Amino acid sequence: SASEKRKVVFDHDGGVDDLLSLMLLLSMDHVELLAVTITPADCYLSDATISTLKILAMFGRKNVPVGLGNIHGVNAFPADWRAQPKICNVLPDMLTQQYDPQQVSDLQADALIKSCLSTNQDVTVLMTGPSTNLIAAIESQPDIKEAIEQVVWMGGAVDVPGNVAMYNHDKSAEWNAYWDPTASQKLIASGLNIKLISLDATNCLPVNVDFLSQLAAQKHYPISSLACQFWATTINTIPSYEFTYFMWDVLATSVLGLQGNEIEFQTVKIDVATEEPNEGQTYRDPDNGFAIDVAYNVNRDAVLNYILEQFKR
Ligand code: AGV
Ligand code: CA
Repeated sequence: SASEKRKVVFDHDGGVDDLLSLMLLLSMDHVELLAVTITPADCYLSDATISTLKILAMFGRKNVPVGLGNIHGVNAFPADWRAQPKICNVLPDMLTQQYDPQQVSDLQADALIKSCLSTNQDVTVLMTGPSTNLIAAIESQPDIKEAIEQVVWMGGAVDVPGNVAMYNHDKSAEWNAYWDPTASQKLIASGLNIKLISLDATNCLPVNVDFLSQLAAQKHYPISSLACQFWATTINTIPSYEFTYFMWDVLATSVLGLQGNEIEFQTVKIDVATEEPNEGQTYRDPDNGFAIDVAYNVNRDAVLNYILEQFKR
């Protein structure tokens, strides 16, 4: 019954793997999706809004409100990365998909998160972009923290190099944490029950042609076919670390559906830098850091098999 379902608020930032994450989340029958909110970070908001509405409609979920974020971080994503997901909306199955623009909430993203957390308990907040909207919601009404059971966040790089390659940066930070370093620091220091899916875990999941072949072999399932096309758009990148496309957000999303033994977490005390040259770095600080659960060892085959099963629809 609906009451036994896991209540989830999903905040994403419109990248190709954020959209794949939405598809994966919608494939989970045990999840009750309360709202989707969008951070205008690794996307252009208008594209991400249409992609989100179309994917929700595809899964018959025209009742889920969509909140648009209007707060921007201090370190903008590269424009070509932000434009990359545009292609998703012109793939044939997306182009022909109807959607309801009325599904966009009158509430901005942070206000919609606040409203969901004021009227629900035991909510999981899944974030596959920067944490800006959640932090704005909490700052405007701190007691909503009590409604959060768990935060699952794709962000950070604890014991591995980051993926930010900017002239004024030492490459220690991951992009979601770097876009709004202050929000990242506040999240980590929030005392919330945080499961961090950082580059430490996602590095073992580059988008890989063998996996896409397996997905293509089940392309008679419309969602497998579409997912295969989304991932195909990420393959043609320069084979250098900061350009390789990983299954970052999809791994974070899978945490909500896996049994629990496929990803090993370690409790680590970390903090987040908010100034150059390591702005956004999620570093170990055994003395003054905040204890959170960081994903380390991933059973890659188990995760990929789970995704293949979920996309059989
Ligand atoms: O740092 C990973 C985050 C994830 O949430 N994003 C992409 C994922 O949605 C930023 C990012 C890092 N490298 C990228 C990114 C790349 N090569 N292309 C697009 N986005
Ligand atoms: Ca993302």
